[in-house]
Amino acid sequence: MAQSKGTYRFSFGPWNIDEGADPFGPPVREPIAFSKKLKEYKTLGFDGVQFHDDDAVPDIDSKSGGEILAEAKNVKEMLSGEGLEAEFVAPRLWFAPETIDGGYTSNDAACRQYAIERSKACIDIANILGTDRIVLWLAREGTYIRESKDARVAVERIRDAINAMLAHDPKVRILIEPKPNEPVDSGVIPTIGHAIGLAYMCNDPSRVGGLIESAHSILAGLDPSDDMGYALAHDKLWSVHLNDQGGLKFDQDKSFGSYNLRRAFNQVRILEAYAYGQKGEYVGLDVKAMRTQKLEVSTKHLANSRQTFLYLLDKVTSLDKDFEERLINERDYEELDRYILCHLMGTQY
Ligand code: GLO
Ligand code: MG
Repeated sequence: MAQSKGTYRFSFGPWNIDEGADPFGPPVREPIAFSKKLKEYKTLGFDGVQFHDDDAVPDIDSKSGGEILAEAKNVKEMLSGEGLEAEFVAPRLWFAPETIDGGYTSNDAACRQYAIERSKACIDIANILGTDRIVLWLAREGTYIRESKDARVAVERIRDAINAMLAHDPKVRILIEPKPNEPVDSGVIPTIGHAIGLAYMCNDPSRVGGLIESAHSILAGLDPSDDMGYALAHDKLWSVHLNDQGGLKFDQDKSFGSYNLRRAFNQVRILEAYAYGQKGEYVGLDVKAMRTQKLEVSTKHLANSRQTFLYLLDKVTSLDKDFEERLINERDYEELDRYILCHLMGTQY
């Protein structure tokens, strides 16, 4: 089904506007208050806000259940005031002392319980913000050395935690965001294949799906558009984090298309081919400003990534489909390769 430009809705998280700190150096830009960030969304062309639980309720661990819900209500009002929607809430299970060795897979039973309780609070926040989507980026659910955890038990523990979340709220949907490494050496759920396998182990597989981040697929040595196809075949592509990544390095979160335009084109192509967005899915952009950017130009990566998506959408919809099909039928993939490259470069074919 062909979509028309403009039907896509875009989202990002407040962490995508940051102060430029990296593991080797301190912040280089003044912080921007959350309320001020919210004001940027519409200007930059975005409608959806992605949240960590503690983006919505800072210092969440020091607050009572009642305080958490009251603050979440306040955030919901701020969103409505700006005409914005919450896309998802993600429990940030990688900051607290209890999650040093992971959340759901920690070797300490009390810490595992902390992770589950925090995830339930996250669901309660999501309900108030008006979204049924919970994203699990399983940051520390893995190992630095293989012998420190039992790989089978780790998967079962994540399954049990997801089952506890599904039981906590009969409408909640869980979106697993797989990543093969960083901050841990080896993640328990490194790819979308693992995530979807895990979904089928849960008590209600129809409420467990995936979020694919381009950079995470690339870090796993995979092609993001192929990963998207795999999730689409299971009807489980419920969100994306588009960005770019220069091969097997640290997770770069570069602007969409910045490294490899053809790879970005193929992501837009498959999303467009299968009417992504028509069931309310957002095009999320998990991108990071370069540390060299000055404060006043530190949101360009967001607007640019969205613009690149829309330009590539033009390239997707203006492709001569009959010609493409003819070349495929003739098995002349050399010619198809040349046609695609000329089309992307805008040169005479
Ligand atoms: C890091 C992840 C991270 C998540 C975010 C939402 O590699 O991409 O940014 O997407 O915390 O859970
Ligand atoms: Mg991400």
